[in-house]
Amino acid sequence: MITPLTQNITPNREPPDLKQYAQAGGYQGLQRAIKTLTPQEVLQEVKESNLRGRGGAGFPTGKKWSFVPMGDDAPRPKYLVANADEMEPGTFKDRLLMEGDPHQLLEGMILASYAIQAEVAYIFLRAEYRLAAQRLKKAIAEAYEMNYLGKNLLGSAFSLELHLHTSAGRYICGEETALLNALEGKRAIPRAKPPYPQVSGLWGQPTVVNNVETLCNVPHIIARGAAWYQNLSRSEDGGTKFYGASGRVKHPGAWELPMGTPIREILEEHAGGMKDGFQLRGLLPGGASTDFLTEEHLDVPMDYDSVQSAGSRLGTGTMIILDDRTCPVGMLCNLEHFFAQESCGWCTPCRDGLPWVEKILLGIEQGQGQPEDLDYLTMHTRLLGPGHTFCAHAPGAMEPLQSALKYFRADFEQHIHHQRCPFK
Ligand code: L3W
Repeated sequence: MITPLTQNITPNREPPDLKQYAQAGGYQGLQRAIKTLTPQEVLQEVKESNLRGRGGAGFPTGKKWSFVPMGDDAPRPKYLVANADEMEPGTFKDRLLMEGDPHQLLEGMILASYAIQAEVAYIFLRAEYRLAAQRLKKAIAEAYEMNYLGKNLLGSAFSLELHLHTSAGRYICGEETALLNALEGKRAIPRAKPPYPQVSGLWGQPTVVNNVETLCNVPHIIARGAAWYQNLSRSEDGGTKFYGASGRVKHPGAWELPMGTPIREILEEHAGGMKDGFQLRGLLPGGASTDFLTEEHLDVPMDYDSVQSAGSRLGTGTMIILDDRTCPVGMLCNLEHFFAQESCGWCTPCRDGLPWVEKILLGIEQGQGQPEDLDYLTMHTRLLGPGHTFCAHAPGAMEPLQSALKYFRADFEQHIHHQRCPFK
C-alpha cells in the first residue's frame, strides 16, 4: 500500500530533519515547482488531483485556491494559513502529521503559497500541541537556512515568510474566520461569509486557510502528478486519507489508507474489531459534529459523497465508536457539554440553545426526564440547525443529537419511563 503522508513517520521517534526529509524525496515537489512550473500550473495540478479539504467540509482545494485574485493588480500582501487548531473531539490526525513529519507540512505550505503567490504564511496551532510546536520551530529554522523560506526562494523571484502562531485555546478558533480574527488579535468570533477569506481574509487581504492534512498532500501531488495521486484512491476523491478510530476497539489509532476504504475494513482490519465483550452500536464517522451511523452502514466507503449519502458526513474521518455497554444519552450529554462550553456566544440560538440542550439531556440521564423532553430536543435540532445560526458550530452540535434521537430513541424513552439510566 502506498502511504505518502505517513511514509516518514515512526511513532515515538524524532521526526526526520531537513536532510533526512530531503533524502526520502522531500522538497522535490518544491524544486520542481519553483524551477519548472508557473503558479497557475501548480494550481492546475492540485485541481486535477481531486484533493478535497481534510478539515471536515471537503471543499475542493484547487477550486478554493482559484478564487484568490492573481496578476499584477491583485491586492498585496496575500496570506496562506495552515489551520492546525485541531480540537474536534476524537480527532488527532493533524497532531501525528506535525509531530511525525513537520517538513512535509512546511513544503505543502510553501507550494500552496507559491500557487496563490502569498507573501506571508502562518501556522495557527492548537495551544496544547507543545511537542508539535517545538518540532515545527526547528523545521522552520532549517527551512530558512536552506532558503526554502525567506527571500528569493532557491534563487527565484518568489519570497515567503512563515510564522508559527499558538492559539489561546478555543474550539471556535478552528472555524476559519474566527481563526483570522484570533490571528488579528481580536475576539475569536466567526465573520459573515461571503466574502470568503480567499477574497477578503486576514486584515482584509486575500487569504487561503487550509487544514494541515490537506496541505501535507500537496508536495506528493506536485512531485508525482495528479494522475498518480488520483489513482491512490478507491473513490472519485483523490489520494489517501488519514482515518482514525477511538472507543472500545482492540487497537484505537490512525491509519493512512486509500480514500474510500469501507468503514468495516477500517474497523475490523486496522482497529482490530471491537474489544472482547463489546458490540458495536454506532459510530460518528468524523469527529463529534457528524451524524451517527450504525451497523447497517458498515459497508459504506469512507469518502465525502458516500458518507453523505448514508446520512452523515466524512468530517475529519476519525471515527468515535459507541459500544453496547455505553449509554448513548450519557455520550450525548458529554458531547453537548463540550459544544455548549465552546460556543463563542456571538449569536443567541447557539449561546442560549446549546446549554438548554445540555440541561435537558442531563435531566434525562439523571432520571428526571419528562416525555415532552424528546419533543424539545427535536425542536432544538431544527432551531439550531443550518441557516439559523451565524456559523456551523451549533448545526454541527445538532448532528449527533438528531441521529441519536433516530437510532437510539428507545434508550431515551427507557430513561424517561424508568426515571433512571439503565446502564448504571
Ligand atoms: C469560496 C464558496 N469558498 C465554501 C470554503 C470556505 C471554507 C471551506 C469549507 O466548516 C466543517 C463544519 C464542522 N466560495 C465557498 C467557499 N468555501 N463555500 O470551503 O466551508 P464550509 O462553509 O463548507 O465549512 P466550514 O464552515 O469551514 C467546516 C466540521 O467541518 N467539522 C469540524 C472539524 C474540526 C476540525 C478541527 O478541530 N481541526 O477539523 C467536522 O466535521 O462541523 O461543518 O474554507 O471558505 N462559495
